Amino acid sequence: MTESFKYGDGKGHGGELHQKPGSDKEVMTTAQGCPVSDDQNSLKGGKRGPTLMEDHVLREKLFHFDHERIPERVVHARGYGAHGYFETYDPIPELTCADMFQRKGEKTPLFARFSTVAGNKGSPDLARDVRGFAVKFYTQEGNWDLVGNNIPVFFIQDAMKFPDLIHSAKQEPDRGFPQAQTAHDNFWDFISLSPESIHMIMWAMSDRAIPRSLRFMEGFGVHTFKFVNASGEEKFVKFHWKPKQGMQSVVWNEALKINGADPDFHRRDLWDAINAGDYPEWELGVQVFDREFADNFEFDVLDSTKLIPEEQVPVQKIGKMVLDRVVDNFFAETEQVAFCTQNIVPGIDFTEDPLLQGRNFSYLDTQLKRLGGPNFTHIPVNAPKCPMRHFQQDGHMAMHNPKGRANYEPNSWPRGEDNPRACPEHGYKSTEEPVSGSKLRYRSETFADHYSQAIQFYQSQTSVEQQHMQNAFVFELSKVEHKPIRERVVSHLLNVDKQLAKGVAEGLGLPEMPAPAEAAMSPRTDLPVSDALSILKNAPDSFKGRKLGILATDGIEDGILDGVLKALKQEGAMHEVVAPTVNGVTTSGGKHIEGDQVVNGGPSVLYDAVLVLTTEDGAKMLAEIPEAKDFVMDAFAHQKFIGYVDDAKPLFEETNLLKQLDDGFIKLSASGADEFIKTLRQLRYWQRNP
Ligand code: HDE
Repeated sequence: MTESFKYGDGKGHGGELHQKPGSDKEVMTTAQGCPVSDDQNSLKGGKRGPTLMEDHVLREKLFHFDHERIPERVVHARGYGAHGYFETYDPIPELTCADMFQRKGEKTPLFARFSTVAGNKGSPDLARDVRGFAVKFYTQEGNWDLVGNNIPVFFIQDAMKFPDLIHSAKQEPDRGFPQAQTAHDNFWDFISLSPESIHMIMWAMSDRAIPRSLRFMEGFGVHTFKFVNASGEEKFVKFHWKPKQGMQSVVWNEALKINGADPDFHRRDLWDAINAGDYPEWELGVQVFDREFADNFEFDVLDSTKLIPEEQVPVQKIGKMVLDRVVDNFFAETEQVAFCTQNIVPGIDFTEDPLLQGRNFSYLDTQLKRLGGPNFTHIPVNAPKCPMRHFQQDGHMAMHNPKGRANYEPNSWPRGEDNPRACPEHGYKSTEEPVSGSKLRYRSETFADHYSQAIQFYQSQTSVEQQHMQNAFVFELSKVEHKPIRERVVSHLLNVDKQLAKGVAEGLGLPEMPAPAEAAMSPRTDLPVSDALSILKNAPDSFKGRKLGILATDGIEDGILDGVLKALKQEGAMHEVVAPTVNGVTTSGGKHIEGDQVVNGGPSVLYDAVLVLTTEDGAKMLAEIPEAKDFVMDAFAHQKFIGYVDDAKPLFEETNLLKQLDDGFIKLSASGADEFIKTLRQLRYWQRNP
């Protein structure tokens, strides 16, 4: 069933129903369709009870409520999804026969879900964590699920270690905390004993793990896959999603505060952007390479803790994803969507990456638990949009059993839609791959280098980003109670960068430096810097899709406000007015401006830049409000641009900022709005060191 029926529309089971007088479309019914006369009072014997068992309306209401929850995902429980489409650029038949890449401009519908990994379903959005980046393409030849992350490598090399990794990252089992964070002993104990995690941990401690918006992050398929063309020629491929909005992250102190001010920050941002018509877009890029490259590459392409630098194999853009529709219902779509890495289509194939092979089992298996039966493909968000013909039948909640008499193969009944057969010419074929060898549990020597790409990643960051990483290590390890674990992590960092290890050791107050961790292979320090690995080196030169927080009071100048709002609109940026009351403010010209937030509900961490638009009296009044002071002091500490008018000075004086006005403060005049917005394109004033 790909199209759901609406309750009460009379189309549920067999066409139009005769409508009884009075049973118009507003009348509430039970799930069985019986009109309800009172849904607020249970049926009682006497005015004060007892409540009667006979009350079928009460029993049904409670029964259904009691069963509303399904198990949350064991990882990636907290997520947010949206619908959209993929638009193919130029056809690439020479690379793959995958149907969706064959026709220029063709649009393939899709559903995307972004998530954090460790936190439970109700955890805050801005946890320091990897973000899931899962896309289900409803292609003409079946669903293709590209279930990736916003980081191109992974913590472990073999699926066998996944339950250990996740157990260590989630709440500790005895105490049931901490929630949605890895800053605790178990996680760092596991990491410090698993050197293969060190490359990924550098990414997890970088700003990649605290994105400003789901719209501002990259996505990666992580594993090496295969492309296969119609002649059966195969190439290796790695998938990349590049946000057209550009990349951007928050700073850690900001993340902590956003989680308090708006735990739904990321989902609200995506919802708002799509509803405002500012549809986020990502280009799908592929790194395609052949076996010869794979054989000569410094690392094993089957090892998911390694990436291939874009400078070595360029990313070729083959189309774009546009998210243009929010869900109608969070549970029906975002919660019930079931991504399975095994969902691939002709033209795409797996490699022997041992992580990927394990995932192919795990995702299918987990849906059975989560969604309660094998018929989760009947749920509209999971159902393919192309025809399905098979002999699978029955099971819990079967919505559309195959028609006809034939339900087995071989059979001699007439062929047709109800009696399909496998097709050797056009059906999915796995690529031929010679397989031989002894049965053994083994980690290949080609997977043994754990530090070289961690070094390369660190060296490819700007100094600001390196400092953020150092701070992140200090923060996380300062929450670790057991000192030998802290030391073990530093011993690994010594193999990555001595300065970094020293900074972390100092930040932790380690009495002495441990010896470097033993490495299975000596790390390479000669891998070239890869600029593509840095966020700041690839920052967008635009304020589009970003939000300005305007701290305003009564009596502000119309000219300045109008100029800023006009320039913001031109840039494709948004704003919110933060006012002493949520009713808003009145300008000097008598215009009423609605407030979006009251001062203690709209801290500056919610915005990409701020503007203090006030009068002298207004500024004096703000100077008495602690949250208004936090507003400017946080904006300053988080290296944000601060626009202001001269009259704002009493507030700056009170917060000690008047002495510290730097080039990140921009004084506004009625004609200066365009220049102001141009400056905001830099997103942060990194030169200001807190
Ligand atoms: Fe997952 N992962 N994973 N994972 N993963 C799940 O599937 C698993 C891995 C990723 O929005 C689960 O439906 C194993 C890598 C995303 O619904 C589960 C291994 C990458 C999502 C599972 C990995 C991911 C999941 C939990 C190691 C990036 C959320 C619920 C072998 C390439 C999808 C579910 C959504 C979800 C297993 C490693 C990404 C248990 C066994 C590597 C984005 O099946």
